[in-house]
Amino acid sequence: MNKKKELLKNCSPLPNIPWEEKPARSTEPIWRYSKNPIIPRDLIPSANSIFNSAVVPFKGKFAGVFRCDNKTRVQQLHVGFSDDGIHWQLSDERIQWKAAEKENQEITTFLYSYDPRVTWIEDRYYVTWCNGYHGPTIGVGYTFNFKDFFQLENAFLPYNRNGVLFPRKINGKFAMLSRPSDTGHTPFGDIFYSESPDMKYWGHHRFVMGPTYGWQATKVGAGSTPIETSEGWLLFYHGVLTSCNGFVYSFGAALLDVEQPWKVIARSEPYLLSPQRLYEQVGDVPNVAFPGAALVDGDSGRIAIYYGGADTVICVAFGYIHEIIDFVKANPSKVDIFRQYGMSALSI
Ligand code: BMA
Repeated sequence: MNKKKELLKNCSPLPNIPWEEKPARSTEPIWRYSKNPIIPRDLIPSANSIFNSAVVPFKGKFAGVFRCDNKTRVQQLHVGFSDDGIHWQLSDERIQWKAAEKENQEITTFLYSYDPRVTWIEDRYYVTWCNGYHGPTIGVGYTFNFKDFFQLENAFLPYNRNGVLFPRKINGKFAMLSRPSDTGHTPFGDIFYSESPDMKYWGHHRFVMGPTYGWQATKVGAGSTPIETSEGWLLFYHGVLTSCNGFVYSFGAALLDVEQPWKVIARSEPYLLSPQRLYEQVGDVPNVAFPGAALVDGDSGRIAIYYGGADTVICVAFGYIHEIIDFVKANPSKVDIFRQYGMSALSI
C-alpha cells in the first residue's frame, strides 16, 4: 500500500472508483470490465453512437463530456453524470458553449466537436476536443459545474487532434500534448508538447514521440490526462497499425519526464490493450480501442481507464498504477531513442 501511495503525486483518494478485481488467471497489467460496454450506442434517443469520451470525479460522484455522433452523423459533445462511474445519464442535447470573453464569440460557431478530454486544473475543469474550424483543430473551454460551459480560443491552427492537457502547470505554464495532422484520417501522426502562460497563446513546441513499429507503426496520439508519479508522467496513448484491411487502434503507456515532458523515459513496446472483443472489433469503425480518460484512486493505486470501442460504445478497463509502470519499464520500446534524433523506424 505504501509503495503505491508514494508512487502517485498530487492524487486524491477516490474510494468509490469503479472497480472489479483482476480475473484469477490473468497475467495482464490491465483487464476489461466483465460487463463492457458500459454505455451502449443508443443510451440517448439522438445518438447514432457514443464513444471516445472523458469522465472525472465530481462532487463525490462522476461527471463527463461525451462524444455522441447524432443520426445525421454530426459529431457532438454531450454532458453526463453518474453515481458510480458505470451507469450514466447523458443529456440528449449537445453542450452549448458560451464565449468566455467577448473576443471569443466568433470562435464558438459550431461545426463539429469530437474526442473530448476533461482535466481539473487549479479551480476548474478544462475541456479540450477536436473542434471543426476550417478543418479539425484543438478546441479549449472550461466549466465549474458541468452546467455552464465557456469556450476559449482554439489552441492551435488547423490541423490538429488529440489535445490533452497536463493536470497542473509545468514550470509555471499550462502544458498540452497534441498531434498535428491534416484534414483526413492521416497515415502519420506524432505527439508534440506545447506550453501556454494563459491558455490562449501556445508555444515552446517540442517533439515527444512518433510511431515505431507493430501496433504503433502508423501514428500515435495522447489518450487520457497524464498521471503524475515519482517515475514520471504516466500517459496512456493510442497507437495505430495499418493492416491490409484498414487502421487498427490499440493503446499502450509511456512515462514522460516530470519537468520536461517532451523527454520520454520509457514507452511500452507491446500494447496494453488491443481490439480483441466483439465490442471493440465490430461497430461503425471496426478494430478501435481509443482511451480518453483514466480515474485514479490515490490511496490504493487503482486505475479505471475509459475507452471507446469500435467508434460505437464506451468501455472500461482496470489496473494498478504500480503494475502498469512496472510493465512499461520491463518492456520498453527500443527504437524511440533513435526517433528522438530524427531517424525513421524503417532505417533502424
Ligand atoms: C480518429 C478519430 C477518432 C476515431 C478514430 C478511428 O481519427 O476520428 O475519433 O476513434 O479515428 O476511427
